[in-house]
Amino acid sequence: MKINKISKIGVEITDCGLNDFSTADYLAIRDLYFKENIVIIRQSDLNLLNFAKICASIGSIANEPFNPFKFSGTEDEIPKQRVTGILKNGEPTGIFGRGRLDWHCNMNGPKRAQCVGLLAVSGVDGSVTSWMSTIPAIEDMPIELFNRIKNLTGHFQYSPDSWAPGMDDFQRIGMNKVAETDGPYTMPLLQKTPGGHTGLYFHFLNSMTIPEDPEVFSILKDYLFQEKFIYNHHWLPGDIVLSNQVISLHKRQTDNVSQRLLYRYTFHHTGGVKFD
Ligand SMILES: O=C(O)CCC(=O)C(=O)O
Ligand SMILES: [Fe+2]
Repeated sequence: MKINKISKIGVEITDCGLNDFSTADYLAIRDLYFKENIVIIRQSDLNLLNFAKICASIGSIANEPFNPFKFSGTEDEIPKQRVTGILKNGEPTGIFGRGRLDWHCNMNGPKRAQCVGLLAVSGVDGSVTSWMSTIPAIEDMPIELFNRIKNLTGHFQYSPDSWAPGMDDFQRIGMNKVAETDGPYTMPLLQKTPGGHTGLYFHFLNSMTIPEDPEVFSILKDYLFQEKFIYNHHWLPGDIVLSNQVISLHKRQTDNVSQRLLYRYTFHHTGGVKFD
């Protein structure tokens, strides 16, 4: 396992043989995630169950709740969420298969899972997803701006149609139903990560407003979306990206995903599998 810092936003692991992972390896990835917040594993062995084990070592899986360390079914039976535009008998076989995916994160309310893991399976070559991390942005932030925002609270309303326009009906209807029942929510702008870093929650496409200082919204937006805080991931099969959803946003730069398949787990920062 070789670990390299990538720009300022996280780390990249190469030479990672997922097929012969040991307990120590799961613990090492968990610790690295809590330290770095965005962890990219390059061209792993594409082992879905071991990908699920990486996620479950960090925290409890939210979207497909199961314990991969106790799983004894076949490969096909492994619970997983699919991100894909691939159709079967003309029907969608996954989420976000159509339309755009603009800047967003999975924290669509304070109780949502704090992390998303994506594993590239096939049809990904040439596709790019970008991540913006607010941690280096806070580190570099002029002190006047930091002092101005440090006690502010953001007001939001889950608005999937603004950051994922053009979704398939089944997903759009389901997500909008959740949006209706959830209603508006608030989050302090400043957020501490489990590893003690300070970042920002800035899901601006969830109808974000900052009522206490409305003018700072566009100042902050221009400041955060500078190239130096953005990492562009060029996918290859077997790539894994684990990203803290509280302090980062991501955007798919590729619209056509009709032949592309990723597996996806959302999971919490707590409730990870214990190894003792
Ligand atoms: O398809 C992608 O590149 C990103 C998918 C995504 O953002 C998600 O599943 O939350
Ligand atoms: Fe996403």
